Amino acid sequence: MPITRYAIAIGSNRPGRHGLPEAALRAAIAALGPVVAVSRFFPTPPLGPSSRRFVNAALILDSADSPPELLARLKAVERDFGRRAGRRWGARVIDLDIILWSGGIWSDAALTVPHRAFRQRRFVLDPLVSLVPAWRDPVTGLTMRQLAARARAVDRRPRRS
Ligand code: A4P
Ligand code: MG
Repeated sequence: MPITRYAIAIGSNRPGRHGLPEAALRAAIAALGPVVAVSRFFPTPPLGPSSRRFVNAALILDSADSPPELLARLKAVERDFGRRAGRRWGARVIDLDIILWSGGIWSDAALTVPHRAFRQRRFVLDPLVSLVPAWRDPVTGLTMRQLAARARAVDRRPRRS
């Protein structure tokens, strides 16, 4: 496959054998090999049942891997970092998702790119905007900057109970 470009989201909310989430993020990014760009690390409030804060970031990777090949690589890194002392396979320390691909849309039983939920998630969009503000989501036609502005506006809406 020719070289294509990927935007990847990474997050962690538990310490692993590398130490705190920040250290796990740094080590996981290094394990991916040379990357084109990495965002700063964003502390984010947890979405969902977890009560621990997350650290999230985005990165850009150029690769000859097809989307399924890249997913297999990301899963291998997740597995490797998920191991915790005293347990064989502990809770996952690193979550890696493929968000965007320069090839456009990919969809099979195991993988959907663009990532299905990213348009609602500021912890994905804010880091992405800092790297690729003009990259257009092939599904909605909106840029990362536009999607992030939309997600911020939703966050500001008063809540009804
Ligand atoms: N899969 C399909 N599409 C993709 C894709 N584009 N990238 C499949 C990666 N994987 C994709 O994902 C389950 C399966 O989805 C994969 O094996 C693949 O075949 P997973 O990452 O193993 O499982 P998961 O992460 O537990 O599930 P899910 O639904 O991806 O969880 P999320 O949505 O990633 O949520 N709050 C903050 N602040 N920051 C966070 O990073 N993350 C989560 C996890 C919850 N709350 C959070 C954060
Ligand atoms: Mg995931």
